[in-house]
Amino acid sequence: MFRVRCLPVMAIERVVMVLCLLGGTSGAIEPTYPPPLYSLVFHDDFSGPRLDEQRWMYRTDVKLDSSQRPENVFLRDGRLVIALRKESHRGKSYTGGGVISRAAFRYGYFEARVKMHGGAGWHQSVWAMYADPSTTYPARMRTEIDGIEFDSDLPTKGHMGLIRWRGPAQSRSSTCTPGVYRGPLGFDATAGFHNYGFEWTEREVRFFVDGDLRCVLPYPPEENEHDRINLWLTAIAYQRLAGKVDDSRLPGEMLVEHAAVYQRDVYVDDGDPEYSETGSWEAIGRGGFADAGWRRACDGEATATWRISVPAPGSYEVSIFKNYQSLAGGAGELEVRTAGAEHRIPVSFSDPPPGWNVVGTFQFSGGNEWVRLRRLQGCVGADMLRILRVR
Ligand SMILES: [Ca+2]
Repeated sequence: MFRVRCLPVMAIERVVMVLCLLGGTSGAIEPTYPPPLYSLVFHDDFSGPRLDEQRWMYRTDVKLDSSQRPENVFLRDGRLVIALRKESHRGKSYTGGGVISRAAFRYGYFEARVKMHGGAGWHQSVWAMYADPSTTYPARMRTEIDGIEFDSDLPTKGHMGLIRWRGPAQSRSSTCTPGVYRGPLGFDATAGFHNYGFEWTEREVRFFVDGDLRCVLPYPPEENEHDRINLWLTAIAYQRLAGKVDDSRLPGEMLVEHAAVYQRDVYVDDGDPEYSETGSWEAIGRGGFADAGWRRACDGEATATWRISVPAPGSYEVSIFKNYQSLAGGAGELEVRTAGAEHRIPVSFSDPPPGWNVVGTFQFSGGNEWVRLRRLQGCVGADMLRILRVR
């Protein structure tokens, strides 16, 4: 049975937004695990002889009180082991480590089953952000979702939250546990394995512990660029938050039994690898979906193509995002090419209702499929394409 916890939710530096979002709903929440219509797109149960380096990168930065080493990461008995050691390395007295998925995802349900190390001093996390294994402050950082941040001096507490970055120096945070850094988990996270997961959709992030929905944080696309994010499973020494390192408990281990990502819908933005153009286009810096900019073509023959790879065959609703500026006289044609059919739909950019414009519902197979915009007259725009699973 699916239980709903009632925790306060707020966005720091803004206003208290939501209280007990799902409280009092008599448990009328659809079970996840995975949520309906989601498909498994990334998975590792760590049963191989060694870490699959086609699937994972190692975290290799030096941060706070530890240096992160690939040597600390290995598989044993069907588990990922992240070893925590007292050793001098790159100017630190401790070493930690972690893995980062090579694949990146925009929206989906992310999850890992983890047993935390219990000696004080270690910050252990299941989280997601753009991947640069050598730093957690890459210049292009945008979306950070912290599914669980666990500080080992308080083994029955954890933190869930969201950080909207605009580069390393500028951020806004939302948290499920305002006022304190950590909230009650309801168990000792160092005594056994638990599932830590979060579902990221176009407008919010929903945090789960062992299938219980614990918290919902709004994250509307108007607020920031919604980046593609990689899954991180990591442990570092952090004595300011996690207490002085308990050397008597070292070497220690953070253990992971499985990690998975499920997806339901497909979003392809201009600038993503699945997007391509012919003809003459210019970048428009602001006003696109999630404020990430869009593209405009006003002359000659011009096409924009979004290649589609749906997570599972099914029926999907296709929408294009039209921007807030009208493109006077602009008109084009959308070609929706699925494995089974080709559809051509006229599209006007003269007086667009701003936001999502539904093109239609089509059957996608997961094969070589695409949506292509062809300019016919005036100026046309290309931004995010959305493919929502309907059934
Ligand atoms: Ca865009």
